[in-house]
Amino acid sequence: MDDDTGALPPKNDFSAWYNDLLWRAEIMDVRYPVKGLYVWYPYGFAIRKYVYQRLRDLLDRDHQETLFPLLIPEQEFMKEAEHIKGFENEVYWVTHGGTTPLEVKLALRPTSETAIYPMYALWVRSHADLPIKYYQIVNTFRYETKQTRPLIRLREITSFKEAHTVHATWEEAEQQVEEAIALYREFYDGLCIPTLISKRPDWDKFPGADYTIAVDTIMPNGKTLQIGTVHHLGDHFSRTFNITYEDKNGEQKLAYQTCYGISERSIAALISIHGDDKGLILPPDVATFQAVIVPITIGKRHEDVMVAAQKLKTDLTAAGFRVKLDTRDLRPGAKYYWWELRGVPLRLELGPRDLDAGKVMAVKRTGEKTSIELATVTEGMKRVLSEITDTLRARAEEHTRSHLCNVDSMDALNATLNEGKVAVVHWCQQRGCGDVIGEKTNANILGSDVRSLLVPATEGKCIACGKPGKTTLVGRAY
Ligand code: 5CA
Ligand code: ZN
Repeated sequence: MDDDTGALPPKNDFSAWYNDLLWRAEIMDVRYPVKGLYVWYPYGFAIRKYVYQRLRDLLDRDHQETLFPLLIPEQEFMKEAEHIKGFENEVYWVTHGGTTPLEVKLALRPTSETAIYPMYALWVRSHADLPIKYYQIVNTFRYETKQTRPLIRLREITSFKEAHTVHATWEEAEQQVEEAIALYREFYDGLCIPTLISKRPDWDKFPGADYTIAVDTIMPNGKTLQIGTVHHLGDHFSRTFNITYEDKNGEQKLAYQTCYGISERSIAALISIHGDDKGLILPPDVATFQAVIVPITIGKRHEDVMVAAQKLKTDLTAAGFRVKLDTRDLRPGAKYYWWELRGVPLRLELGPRDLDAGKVMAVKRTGEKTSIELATVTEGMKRVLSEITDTLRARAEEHTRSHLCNVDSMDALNATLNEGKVAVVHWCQQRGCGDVIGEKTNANILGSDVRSLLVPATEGKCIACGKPGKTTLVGRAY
């Protein structure tokens, strides 16, 4: 860290707050000398570990983890026309082995369809092999031209979870899309991150997909962040890569596919949505440390308190909590500040009087103080941590609710977006009107068919042309 002095900017100065917090709380170091590439500090990497463990646990219910090579030969990469068009400006190429030019250029995967599907063509033989549901968690490379930002828009995405499935029919693939949406919903609900799930306009779908369902969230400044996507690939790739299977009647059939991905944007959202003016606030389920014990040792009771604090740590660790005992030679106030900045959800203050009363003072990072009986400390911890989770979830939901606004005219749309809100409009689904909306407001149509209780489908007129339209989200996106 270069500068430990000065204060964190207030959260309402969001982008200053975000950039500052990343190094102050030791999540990412942005000083790596390649644009768009960043370094995980161990503290940030531990958050990633717990977040991704949850993602793995959800996937492992009915997916299998795999690992494919980073390099993709040019011929494979160039096979699917729409896919190439979508990615050709973003691909890094490996052209040399040492000083020798390579006979076949190799792409650094921007995503792995063209690495995985040639192998799927070999692996899928019969209907009995289907469905296939594999995923990998890898780094991918995209030469992004929009402004790069740590955890949000990277040129090396370090934590790309991509799932790739194969099915016998289009309908089964569609069913898988629904399952993936449910899985992402559960994942984000576990992180207390509200989601707006909608169908992207046709021109904004993944290159090579039949349709794309996107998961967005509203960041503190009102901008939306796409934190996951689920794509129905139809038979676009199975035609190209010849992924066929023999059905029950002995006929060769084309397979149908889906893919869906999540990146470290999930962690950008986690940090941004829950943090406050003092720093990070981590939901207990994914916190590096769920509680920090700060011994308050004034005068001659020093030994007693230290022994009790050590015992408390041992007991809580044995009960499965992630606990830090801070024995550094610092004033308690300095320790409070340190751990508040780093988002530890609960602080346990243990002093001589608490000890005599058989209690420990529990200060929630979300605000209130309470005390926990040492005799039943495990139950007490569980209760208080789950209260913190509930508070974070309620605050985040309130933020989303208060940043959605129904709008039925172009003027009102602009005003709403300028206030840092996401607009709920009606749109006729025509590209022309989509372009008008985009040009007049410098915003994006996020999607229609919104799956959120906060955004019920209603009847209304297209905000651009007045014809009947569907309920649609419009926002300024990262
Ligand atoms: N093959 C498909 C599904 S895995 C795919 O690549 N989809 S994607 O392009 O939409 O990417 C999946 C998710 O990764 C996006 O929804 C977004 O949340 C995240 N993502 C995409 N590009 C970046 C980037 N440059 N930096 C960080 N995250 C990104
Ligand atoms: Zn219209």
